[in-house]
Order: sequence, then C-alpha cells, then structure tokens
Amino acid sequence: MLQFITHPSERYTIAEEVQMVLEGGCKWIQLRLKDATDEEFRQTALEIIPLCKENEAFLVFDDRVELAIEMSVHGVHLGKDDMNPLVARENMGAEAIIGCTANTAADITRLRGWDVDYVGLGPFRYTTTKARLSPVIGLDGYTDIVREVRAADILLPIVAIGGITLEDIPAVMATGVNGVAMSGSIINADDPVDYTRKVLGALQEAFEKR
Ligand code: TZP
Ligand code: MG
Repeated sequence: MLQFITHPSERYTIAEEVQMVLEGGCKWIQLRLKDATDEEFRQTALEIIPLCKENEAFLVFDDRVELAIEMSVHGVHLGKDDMNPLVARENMGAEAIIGCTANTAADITRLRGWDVDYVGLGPFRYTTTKARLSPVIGLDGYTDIVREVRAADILLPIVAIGGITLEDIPAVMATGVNGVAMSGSIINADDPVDYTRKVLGALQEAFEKR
C-alpha cells in the first residue's frame, strides 16, 4: 500500500507529479496543498480527478471535507486540528475513506471506535515536506507502537510517513506497518515513474516475506 502525497515542486506541476506516479503504478493519491485557497485547490483537483479515474486510483484530499464531498472524491486525510473523523463520517457517508494523523500509540488508541479507515503514523524521520513536525519516531519507535496497538487488538491499518525513501522500505515494513506514504523522495527522484515502480516492487517483496 503506497499513498503518494502531492507537494509543490519547482520541476513539476501537481498534475505532472500525479501523472508520473500513476504511470509508475501508484493507486492512491493524497492531494495536499497546504497553502492553496479552496479555489486553487479545486482547480488542481479538476486536473487530477480524470487522471485518477483513468488509472482507477483512489484520491483523498488533505482536510477540505466540503470540497471532497463537492467533488465526489474517495475520501479525506484529517490532521489533528482538522474536522473530527466522526463528523467527517457523518457528512461523507459509510463508503468514504477517512484517514487520520497519529504520532504516538496513544493517538492510535484514541482513534479506536472513531470509524477511521487508516492512520498515517509519523514522522519516520525528519522531513521538510511538513512544517511543525512532531518528534521523529524511527524504526524502534514504529516497532514498539505497532506491537503495543496490535496487542490491544487495534487492527487499524497503519501507514508510515515522513522522509521515507525506497531504501527504507524493507526495514519500515518489517516493523509491521501496513504501508507507506511518500512525497519528497518520489518527486525528487531522477525518474519519478521508475522510482514509483521500484517502491511498489519493494512493498510487494516486503508483503511476500510476511
Ligand atoms: N505528515 C507527516 S510527515 C509528512 C506529512 C504530510 C510529509 C511526508 O512527505 P515526505 O516528503 O515523504 O517526507
Ligand atoms: Mg490538516
């Protein structure tokens, strides 16, 4: 499970980024444009929605629940300061994909019973993609958190996020997480299409080892 998170870059438009990762086989895009107005966000979404449809990829918006409903995308990713997931669920319906940010085992435990479909647990390491970063979790941290929540019978899928590169995937997946969310390492790769393919290959290999 790979979620690609868009991020403004000097080399590519957002639509180009999305086109490249879809070409590389990614099936799950998060449109994240922190500094955009709703109108700018809507315009970019209008460019990438057809790309996601053609490639049968899921599309979730970072926050912006109203726009996600208006544009009939698959779901939203909610940060800690965003809408409560129960309220989002009420507004978006049972079929929507609702993901939430978590930084600790306690965060994941709190989300239990809130009808959330996945958590983005991070940051794995320092990254400049996100401002006001929470403390870095690292490999040992992931191992401990996954063990703790699974021991408590919380089966919520966990997606690792923050500074993850292709090389990290075997070790990150070995901590027991269910997938990864990546942005910078893909966008900044010499060949983002090929890099995406390699990431998906590494994820596949990690799942086969389980
Ligand atoms: N949330 C925690 S880290 C992060 C977000 C959105 C950024 C992930 O991007 P990158 O470039 O893979 O570190
Ligand atoms: Mg947010």
